[in-house]
Amino acid sequence: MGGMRLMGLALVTALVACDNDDPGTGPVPVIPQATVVTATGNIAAKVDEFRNALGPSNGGTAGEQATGRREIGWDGAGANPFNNKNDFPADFFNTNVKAGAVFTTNGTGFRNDSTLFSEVNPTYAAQFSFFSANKIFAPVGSNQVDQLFEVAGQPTPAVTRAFGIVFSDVDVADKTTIQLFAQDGSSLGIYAAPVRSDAGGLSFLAVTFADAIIARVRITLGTGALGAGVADVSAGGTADLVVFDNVIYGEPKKAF
Ligand SMILES: [Ca+2]
Ligand SMILES: [Ca+2]
Repeated sequence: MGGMRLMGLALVTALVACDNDDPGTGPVPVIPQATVVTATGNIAAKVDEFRNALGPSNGGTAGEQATGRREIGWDGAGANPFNNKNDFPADFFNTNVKAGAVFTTNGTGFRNDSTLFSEVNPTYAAQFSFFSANKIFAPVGSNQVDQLFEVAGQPTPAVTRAFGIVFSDVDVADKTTIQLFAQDGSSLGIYAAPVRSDAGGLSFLAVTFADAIIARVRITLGTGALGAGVADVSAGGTADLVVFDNVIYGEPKKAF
């Protein structure tokens, strides 16, 4: 019975795909409808709205919870031994803190920074700001980082229904994005963060689906990696440098 229903749904999907397709180019994937929220300037109200829609905070509670959300603000004292260095552990937020998140990058590492990255480049203190005091995060040697989901405290792949992120210093439109991926690797769409609109320079972007279908989020930060000799586009450089603070996501559910 369940199998027949699944076949029917798959057929409807295939027919819809064919209707929207040019001849000979294969079926167009049908992406589930997403709800997208963006904000710049004073983003606090929109962030709270997104948090509340997901339900209560599950903090670092181990194990899959029935509902609610997880959030990484980078600020906890437990991370202090690793901060302001270029080798922040990729799995810190599902081992030391059991929040169901691990990170990968095509760069050389990760940096959790309490100095607005001023020890990487003194000019950065005038570029970046935090949302939650006072640490912010970026990959090292790249402007791209992927967040993958696991059951909290377990190395078990998981999926979530929503992902939100706070960026600092988005200057160029459509370059700072999140691309969401399903468990089978198919794209669930690319979503752009709004350009900064005030001195604080924060931008918020959140995407929500009805069901837990997000297995991975590719976070692209502006157009270049941080570096000792690299200035932001707003300070005479050529690259738009962007870092991020809070990531907020629905409770990671075991993927099947
Ligand atoms: Ca923070
Ligand atoms: Ca910038």
